[in-house]
This record gives sequence, structure tokens and C-alpha cells, in this order.
Amino acid sequence: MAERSGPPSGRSTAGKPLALTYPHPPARPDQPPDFSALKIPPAGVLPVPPLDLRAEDAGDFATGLIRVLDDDGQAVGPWADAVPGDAALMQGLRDMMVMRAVDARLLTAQRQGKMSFYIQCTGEEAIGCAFQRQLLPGDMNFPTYRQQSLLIAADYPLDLLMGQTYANALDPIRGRQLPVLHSARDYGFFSASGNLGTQFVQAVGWAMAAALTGTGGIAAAWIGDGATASNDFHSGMLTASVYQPPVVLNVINNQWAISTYTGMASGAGRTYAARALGYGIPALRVDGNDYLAVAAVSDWAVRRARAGLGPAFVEWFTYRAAAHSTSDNPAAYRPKDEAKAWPLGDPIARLKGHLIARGLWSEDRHRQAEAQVLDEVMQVQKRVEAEGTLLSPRAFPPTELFEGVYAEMPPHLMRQRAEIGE
Ligand SMILES: Cc1ncc(C[n+]2csc(CCOP(=O)(O)OP(=O)(O)O)c2C)c(N)n1
Ligand SMILES: [Mg+2]
Repeated sequence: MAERSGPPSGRSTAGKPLALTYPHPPARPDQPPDFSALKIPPAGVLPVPPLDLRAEDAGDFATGLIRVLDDDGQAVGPWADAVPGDAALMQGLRDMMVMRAVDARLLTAQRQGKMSFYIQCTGEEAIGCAFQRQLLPGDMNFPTYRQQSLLIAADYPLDLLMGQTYANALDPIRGRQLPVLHSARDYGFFSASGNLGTQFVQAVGWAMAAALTGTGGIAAAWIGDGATASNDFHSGMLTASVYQPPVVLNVINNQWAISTYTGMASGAGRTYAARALGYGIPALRVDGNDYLAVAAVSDWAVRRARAGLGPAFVEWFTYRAAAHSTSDNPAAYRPKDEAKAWPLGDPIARLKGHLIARGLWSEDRHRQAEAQVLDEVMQVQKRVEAEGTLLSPRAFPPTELFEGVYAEMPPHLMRQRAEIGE
């Protein structure tokens, strides 16, 4: 028998040192932003696939980029015909403006010490706002901490949305979750999970149950690019691929997972959408800063799920323009002006530009609307803050701690409640 001999330790058979690959972001804080390596195809080049698109025919959609708005703000290409009407676009602009104003006000409130923590979705407003407007009552989102835009477009009352972040008497879940981990079943917003990746298994399971029990409704799973590195992502994908439930599997690729560059989760220069093809799930990759493209593709994916044609995967290509959270300082790991250099621009500015180009809007009307939206949001915030902030806290009765978690209170909690004299 031939004697087996391996290469000397640490060297390849070609005699070269074995080395690992560590993906690096294109630029660090002391360098100018550099997105030159991104391949951004022109708007309007991809067709609209049939609703029963199969993974093996989805290659171009998973590696390209569906874009409707071109650089002049015109809607171009086949997907332009799938965009909702003018009233829906005006509504979309307002939704995004409200979202941005709410984020700005709550960020300031956190900096003033009125709440403990906040997470903004700046730059990603189009994705949740446009997707939600394609859903129906009875559908269910499984969101992360960065999908408050779904609630805005579901017309969730702003005093509840803000109250949750102050954890005051207006908080429907009475301080049981971190600020921004909302829970609003009647608005199609499943209790947000802080554990990355769980949304994929939960949404797939919910969609299977909806199909099995005939209760109807479709599910939408939401995770970030970094969370695709979790086991739950793969479990959800495999289960969706086997049972074909009515679910839309969304990955928001905003280039960062706190301070970790997206390349650490994508690996080897592949798109996230391309990963779904290996599971036999058709996937589309979309410019997430283009409200028209987001609305058209969301409508396509939602109709596919509703038609019983199985799961679809969407990679929303965008940029996290703000810090990860109020506990993060992005100046430590990326160039200061990187958000401004993002080649796909800002979703509000782009929709505004489109509506102006079509004579439906103007800079003046936009300025007025911005002031009006800010005023409305500040009025609500004032009312909400009157119910208590960290600077002027109003304690809940301690017995509340024991309610609303278990249908039947377990004995150890009964004992604890007795200890505080109730
Ligand atoms: C299972 C798990 N691991 C780690 C964390 C800590 N953590 C919170 S947010 C985050 C980054 C997530 O990045 P991404 O999925 O890209 O979403 P984004 O914040 O960019 O929206 C990490 C590592 C967590 N919450 N859950
Ligand atoms: Mg991310």
C-alpha cells in the first residue's frame, strides 16, 4: 500500500502558504468612501417574470438589480407598468416623511435622556413603507428592530408607536421589550424578536400554519444581511423550500451589521439573492432606495404567495445611513460621508424627484409638507411624553409585571406576586 503523506503543515500542495480570506470594506474612516466596485446596472433592464418563476430561471433576477427610477427620476422599463398609481406614490412619500420625522424626534429624545435606546431606519424607509402597502389585513410581518416603517404604512397610531419607545403608559406592551421591539398583532406586526435570524423560522412556521388551518394570510420574514449568517436563516430556507408555504423571505442588505462589513456574511462576492437559488427558491434583487421598484416587486412577491405558488426571496439592496443604534458610533469603522456617497441615493429624495419631474409635486410643496409632518409628529410626541419619560418616570403598579405573559400564571410567579403583597 502506498504511503500517504500530506503537505507540510500550513502549506498547500503547490507549496504556497495556506491562508484564509478576510473580506474588507471598500474604505475605512481615514479614507474617502469608495463604492466603485459595486456593479449597478441601469434602471429598466430586467423584465417582469411570470408569477410562477422557478429558481432555475431566476439567475438574472438574483444577480442583477431591479430598478425603475433612472438617474433623471423617470420610471423606465417593464417594471414601471407594475408600479401603483399616483395616489399610492403620494401616500408613499408621506409615509416615508412621517417615518423620517419620527426617527429624528425619537433620536433626539434618546439623546436628551428621555428614553434608554433607539434604532433608526434612515435610508431604508422605502422598503417597509412600500411593502406594507401591498399587504392585506390578516397578513403577518416578522420584523426586526429596523422595520418600524411597516407600522407607519399600516397606519399604526403614532402615540402607540412612540409610547412603546418611552415604555410609558401608552406602551401597549408596558415596557416588556426594548424600545423599538414593537408588537402589534392587529396591524400585521408580530412581536419583534431581538435574536437575529429567528424571523425566518417563525414566518415560515406561521405561513405553514396559515396554509394548514385555512386561516389565510401570507407571512413576510425580515432580516438583515448579517443575520443571514445565522442557523435560523438556513433552517427557514430549507423548510420553506420543502413545504412551499405562502411566505416572502426578505433580506435587507444595508452593507453593515453593526461594525461588520456585509462581505463577512455574503462571502465570495455572491449576492444574498443567489443563495436562495440553491434552496430552489426564486429570488429577486432590488434597489431598496427606489420606492417604485420596491412597490412593484413587493406586489409581485405578495401576489405569488397569495396565489399558492410558494415562497419568494427578495434581497433589498440599500445602505444603513444612520448609526446601527444609539449605542453605536459608525465614525469608528467607516468613512464619515459614506452614506452621502451611496450610489443609489436617498429614497425620499428620489421619489420626490420623480413626482416633481412628472409635475405632481414641487420643492415648495415638499418643504411645506415636511414642516407639517414634523409639526404633527411633535404634537403626538408632546402628548406621549406627558405620560412619562425617563426624566419624569411614572411607575407602573408592580403587579403589572406578572400580567400578560402567561395564560395561566405558574406557581413561582404566584409566590413572587404574593411577596410584594398582592
Ligand atoms: C443571535 C444574535 N446574535 C447577535 C446579536 C447582536 N446583534 C444585534 S444587531 C446585530 C447586527 C445585525 O446586522 P444585520 O443583520 O445586517 O441587520 P441591520 O442591523 O444591519 O439591520 C448583531 C450582531 C443578536 N441580537 N442576536
Ligand atoms: Mg445589515
